[in-house]
Amino acid sequence: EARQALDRFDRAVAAETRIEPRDWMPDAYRATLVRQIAQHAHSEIIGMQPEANWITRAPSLRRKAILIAKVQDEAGHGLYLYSAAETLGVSREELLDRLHSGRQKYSSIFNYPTLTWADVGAIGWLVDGAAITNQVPLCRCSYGPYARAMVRICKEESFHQRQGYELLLALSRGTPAQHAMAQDAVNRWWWPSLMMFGPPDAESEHSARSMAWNIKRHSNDELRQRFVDICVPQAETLGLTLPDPELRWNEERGHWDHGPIDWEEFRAVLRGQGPCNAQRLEQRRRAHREGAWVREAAAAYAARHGAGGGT
Ligand code: FAQ
Repeated sequence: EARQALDRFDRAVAAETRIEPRDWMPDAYRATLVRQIAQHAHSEIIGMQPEANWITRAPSLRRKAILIAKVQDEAGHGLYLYSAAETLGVSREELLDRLHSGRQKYSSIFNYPTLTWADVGAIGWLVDGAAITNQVPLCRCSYGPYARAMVRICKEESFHQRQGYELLLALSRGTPAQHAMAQDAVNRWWWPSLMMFGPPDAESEHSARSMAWNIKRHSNDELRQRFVDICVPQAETLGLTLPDPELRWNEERGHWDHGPIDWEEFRAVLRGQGPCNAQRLEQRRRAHREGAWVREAAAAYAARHGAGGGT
């Protein structure tokens, strides 16, 4: 019986049929999805902090309205992804507990500070750009709820990427001080964005299995290369440079070669030693504590009106 279930699962994955919440699936497949989807959801929620830092200081009403909408979208993505993770039989409470206790990760990129207004542009262009490059293939992920969530999330991310690009373009074409601020932001965000794709393939412990299960469709290095190839011409149009003296077009490979990535920095950030790790987690825990009354009120309301609702 177990053998048959596994065969059915393997055939469904090979045939590119979606696995749905009520279908049988191997425990390790379920655990991998919970790990990746939860990390993704946590990233969206923690990822609200760096940009939210600039909402009160946005330079115009138009920029403020756009930024508020973007940060709100990120909250929506987080909630959508927590719901997708919940279809695998884990509660949101448990996932949040794992985040707050440091047992589950969130993306390394959100442990860097947003020092100037131009950082909002660099995050949109580079961080959302990297997120889209990584997430478009996830629209074809074998797990139905995650794949479907990705379709909508990618549409919103591509709007985010364009707003960042447009913001940087305006700064780049502005005064010399604005141009310098845009360049400085790109200098600081470029290398951390390349790290978003994860460790090099040779050190990526989960890639082989996740690719066999059609959760990941491309390796970390493949997607990182795709991102570099997309960014080089965009930087040129922006009138900004990328902070890598070794960037060179490789005719033979048909790709841009880039200089070495500082993997020691990446590992330090994952160990909790990035510039903002402590601040980000503390802020998240505080927001959760301060929201306790909302959860209690919602639970009391549900108890009074019947758990099923609608009565
Ligand atoms: N940061 O074996 P692999 C966004 C961990 S976009 C922290 O290669 P895997 C949008 C990895 O979890 C950002 N940890 O792992 C936004 C594993 O540790 P574990 C979120 C990282 O899963 C924009 C270990 O290293 N996007 O939020 C990182 O096969 C602007 C070994 O690595 C996603 O999560 C990292 N950068 O591949 C929001 C996309 N890289 O779990 C606001 C979905 C690796 O064993 C503002 N996730 N690790 O403890 C994925 O595609 C994959 O999980 C990868 C990693 C590619 C991130």
